[in-house]
Amino acid sequence: MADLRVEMSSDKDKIKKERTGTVGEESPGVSYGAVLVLLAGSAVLAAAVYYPNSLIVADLGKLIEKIENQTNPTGYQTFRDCYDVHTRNPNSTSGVYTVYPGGLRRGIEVLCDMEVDNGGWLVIQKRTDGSLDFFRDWTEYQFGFGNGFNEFWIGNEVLHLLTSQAIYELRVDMADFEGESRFAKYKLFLVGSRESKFRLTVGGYSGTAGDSLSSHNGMQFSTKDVDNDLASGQCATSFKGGFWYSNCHTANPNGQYLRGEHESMADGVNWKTWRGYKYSLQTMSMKIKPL
Ligand SMILES: [Ca+2]
Repeated sequence: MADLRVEMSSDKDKIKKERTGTVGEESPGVSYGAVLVLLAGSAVLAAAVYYPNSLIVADLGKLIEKIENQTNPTGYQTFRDCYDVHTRNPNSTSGVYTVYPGGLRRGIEVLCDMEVDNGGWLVIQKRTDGSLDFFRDWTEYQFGFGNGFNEFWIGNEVLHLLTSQAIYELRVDMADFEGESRFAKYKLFLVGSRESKFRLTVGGYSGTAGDSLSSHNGMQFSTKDVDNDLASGQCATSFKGGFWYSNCHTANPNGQYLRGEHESMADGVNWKTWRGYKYSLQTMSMKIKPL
């Protein structure tokens, strides 16, 4: 970490260049991509996503196989996610519902957004007012934390369960302190198991905030006490969050709540392609919905 800080202060331009290089669309270094045609129920998804290694493709292949062969092992009807809630009752309003991802028997309470983008979104992360500390350790990110559903992280284990039961898309909504809001949407969002260190698969951007997440595709999760990033230092410690850091980030949804412009480098609730590395957004929320 000390190395990284020295590097940052002595050669900011170099670091900036390296960071920029992590953005897929700006990088000439992406060596190959894969086009996958996924069949999920009657829906057909054609997604073109860059994969950094064949391991992810193999993981995804196993998942597709599992979904195609999926039956209802428990034999009873339950809500798998907020989309199920919304589908069975289109009049349902935004709020807390119990869902049973991956065949959980007792279920978990989750926050559903039934308004934005046709509703049916399950909120997995939320920043609202800075009332909650997000600079937490591996176990806390693994199992989730929050103060009710005002600010929270749903937990990596649940994220894996949820995104393993269908093909999910991700939507990130955000707003600054000047009353502007933007969103970023990804056609594919998948979180691996704890054995893979909750590896992220994400791609297929559309939206108004710019693509600050595709550069994190293929990354493992890192926290202040568990370093799985691609940097020589510790990204989670340097940028004060827990995330799928690479070397290090272009988005820091779980960074410090710094309330707008800040002098420090990239350690706020940052979304690089919209307000950059020195502006901490007022609100940010990540939500998922099956295709
Ligand atoms: Ca490292």
